[in-house]
Amino acid sequence: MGVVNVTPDSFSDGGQWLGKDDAVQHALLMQDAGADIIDIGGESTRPGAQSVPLQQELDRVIPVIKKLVSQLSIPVSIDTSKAEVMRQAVAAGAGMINDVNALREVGAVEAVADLAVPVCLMHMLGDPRVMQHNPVYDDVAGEVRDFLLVRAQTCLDSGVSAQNIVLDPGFGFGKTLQQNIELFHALPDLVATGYPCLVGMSRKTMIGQLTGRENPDRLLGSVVAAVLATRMGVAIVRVHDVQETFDAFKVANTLWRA
Ligand code: PT1
Repeated sequence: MGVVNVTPDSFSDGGQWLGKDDAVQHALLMQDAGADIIDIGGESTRPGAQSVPLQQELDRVIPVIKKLVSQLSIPVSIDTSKAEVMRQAVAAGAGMINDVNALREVGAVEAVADLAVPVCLMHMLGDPRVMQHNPVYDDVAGEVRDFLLVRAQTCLDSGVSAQNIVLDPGFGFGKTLQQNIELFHALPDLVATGYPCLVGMSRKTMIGQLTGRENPDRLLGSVVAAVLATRMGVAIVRVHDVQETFDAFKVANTLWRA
């Protein structure tokens, strides 16, 4: 899954892909480089980010989705927590919903049930403004898995098809480095739920903490994390650097035999 941000404040490529044509060009390059899904978001969710009003989010993403859908052969995913953005994005041609809030906003579960598209349910403790202010868990991996299974059950109860549910532990969303590491080690337990798993670690603080590097020098660390996650059974990795990540997959998946 390749990331296209249309936010002026995105943490890793802020302002770089703001224009509609630039966003489409970038997405085409990611498709050529091996991406299977393009994820577009109009509201930054990095630590400290402010929320965006509905109309502004719609103005940012809907024209880009229309253009992307007309030019790409791979599906477009909409990264949003707002039910109305989900509905308008799918009407504009988006084929997947990626919600860092796991459909906890009013109307979101109903929207996904109506739209009948795949949905990624992600775990987050708190909200982006405050999530890194001293997150506390007794058992981070168990709590994240239990939360995701409860959200998945809520979806099933509302008529979402089991085949359309993807789970994401939410690296960096209300987690310390130690908690992110524990979550990573427990990925096999999340995979064992039977739902496909998605992870996003690309260019995040946890990679910075492990390498001592700022962006854009977190590329190598991010690629290694993506390779390890897929070796642990994760189905989808959300990344900024598709070409580099795909090269690593080609080598790792050919040479590794457990
Ligand atoms: C993610 C994700 C996402 N991450 C899914 N969607 C972001 N499904 C946006 C940091 O610690 O992991 N999964 N959509 C980006 N959010 C963050 C969070 C960016 C933390 C940076 C950090 O630096």
